[in-house]
Parts: sequence; structure tokens; C-alpha cells
Amino acid sequence: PGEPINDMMLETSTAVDPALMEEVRTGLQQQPKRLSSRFFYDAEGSRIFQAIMHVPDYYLTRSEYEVLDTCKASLLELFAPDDRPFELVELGAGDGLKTKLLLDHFSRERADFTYVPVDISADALDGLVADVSQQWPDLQLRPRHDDYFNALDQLSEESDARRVVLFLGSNVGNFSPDEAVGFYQQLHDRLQPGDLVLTGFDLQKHPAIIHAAYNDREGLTRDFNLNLLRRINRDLNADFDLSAFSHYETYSPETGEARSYLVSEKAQTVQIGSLDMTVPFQYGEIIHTEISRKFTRHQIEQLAERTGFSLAGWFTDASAYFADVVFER
Ligand code: AVJ
Repeated sequence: PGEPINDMMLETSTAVDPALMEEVRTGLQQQPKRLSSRFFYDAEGSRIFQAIMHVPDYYLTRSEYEVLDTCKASLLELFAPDDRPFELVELGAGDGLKTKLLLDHFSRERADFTYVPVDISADALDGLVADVSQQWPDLQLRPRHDDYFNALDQLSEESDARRVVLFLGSNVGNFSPDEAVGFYQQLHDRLQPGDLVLTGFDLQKHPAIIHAAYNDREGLTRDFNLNLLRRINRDLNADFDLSAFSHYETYSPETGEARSYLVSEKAQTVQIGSLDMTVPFQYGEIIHTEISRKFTRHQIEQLAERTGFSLAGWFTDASAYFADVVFER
């Protein structure tokens, strides 16, 4: 008796990121097709990235760890020259290891600081907070579940401790040159004179080393890229055949850009159910997914200069693969 239950009504409603819908709608209609790497990081994508950080070909994480480990004392000296309190504001909740290395050193040295991890993902933040408060029960911890710039806006109202902003892991490499300038200008607007920004920059080096980092023998970079199609299948009810797409990587030593593509291995048509969209692919047609930019010292100095910062510290690993650079407002 009563109304028959409609199949649709039984589907659990999962919250789909509206930005992902917009990205797929517009990106797959462009020529060439594109989908931004900022949608790589669903639960599975974050797991794959964690694994990438441990593969031998992906030198970035190891190199930055070496930089921070060898330079942690000099960094603390720069952050708190006269033992004044500071706020360590980390943009992106951090992968743990590298940040923990700093937290550990600063705690041992009894530095007076508050750790303020900022992330738009509640999951990433919750995990980090649980972990950090367990390892350092006495650490002052003030997590922010927010957009980077909102979080920085609020900080200025809350305290007059010196701010030290961490932007590690070569995340800056995903910006276009204009976006990078915009990003540091926005930081400049929100910081006070004397505040600091520590950024991890991957440096230009032998092109084969960089190419291998994004074309690893374990195939994790491929999985990382293909996972975006898996996510779209799940979140937007699409029917990408993952076995009919491959991963293709280029590195140009002239531009310093590593670029990732997904390539259609046959002529095919994909349905995106939730968007009522049909997407044709030719054999060999690409979807551009990511740019990971590599810098020269000169470019980094120019970036500081153009956005009103001065260069207060330059730290690299023994091979000079990676630089952690301190800008002062
Ligand atoms: C997290 C953006 C720094 O570009 O090196 C790793 C992401 N992409 N392998 C990078 C990534 C492919 C990574 N960042």
C-alpha cells in the first residue's frame, strides 16, 4: 500500500563539491581539455599523495626534510631572535613529518610559540590536531578550519605576536607566475612589518631528475592523476573507463614547468550523469591536470621584490635540489 518507493529516493545524498561540478562542466568543454589538480585531494587522492612522498623518484619531500633538519636551529634563530613569542601559521595542514620536525625542535628549545595549522579540509585538520596534541601535550595549538586568507585576516585581530607563515612542500609550484605574485601580495596585505613567510621551493635541476619525480617507476603519479577520473565517476555519476586513459608527463627545462596530462587511449565518449553532459574524446586527446613549477634563485628573489618582501633566509639541502626561503614583510 501507499506510493511505490522511487529508486532515486533511496540514494544517499553525498555532498558533492560545487567547485568540482563547475570545474568539470567548464574544463571538459575547453580546448584543450583541463581539470585542476586542486581536485586531486579526496580521501583516496590524499592517501596516494602520502605514498608519493615516500617513493624514491619523488625527491622533493626527502630534500625538504633534509633542509629543515639541518637548518632548524637557524630557523628558530630567525623566527625568535630575542625569544619573543611567535605564531607559527601553517597554510595547508601539513603532511606531518616535516612540520613535526620543526615542532619537535622548537619545543625542545622551549620556544614560546603557538602552532596555528590552517586547512580547508576538516578531515586533514582533525587528524593533525589529534596527532600533534598527543605527541606534544603542552604545545599551544589553535587550529583554523578555514580558507588561508580568512584565517590570516582573523589572526591580525587576535594577537600582536610576530607571525611566521609556513607554506611548505612546493605547493607554491602549482601557481602560475601571476597567481604566485597575487598570493604573496595578499600575504603582504595581511601581515605586519617584521612578520615572516617560510616557503618551500623546488629548484631547477637536471631535467631527467625532475621528469622522473612526476613519472615514477611505481606508477603512483599515474594513479594520482587517474584517481581524479575515479572521483568524477563517483561524485558526478560519470562513466570514465580508467583503463582507456594513461598518464603523460613533460618537463621543460626552459620554462621550469612539469606538466601532467591524462591521455585518451582510444576514440570514446564519456557520460557525466550529474551534469547531463556527453564528452567526446579523440584517440590521443589530452586532459591537462597539473603544473608543478621549478624555480631559479633569481625568480624567487624577483618574487620577493615584486611583492614587497625582503629575503631574510635561504636554506638548501646538500645537492641544492630544494630551497626553504624566508621572506620578511
Ligand atoms: C603537493 C603540489 C607539491 O607538485 O610536487 C606530486 C603534487 N603531483 N606528484 C607537486 C604532486 C604529482 C605536489 N605538490
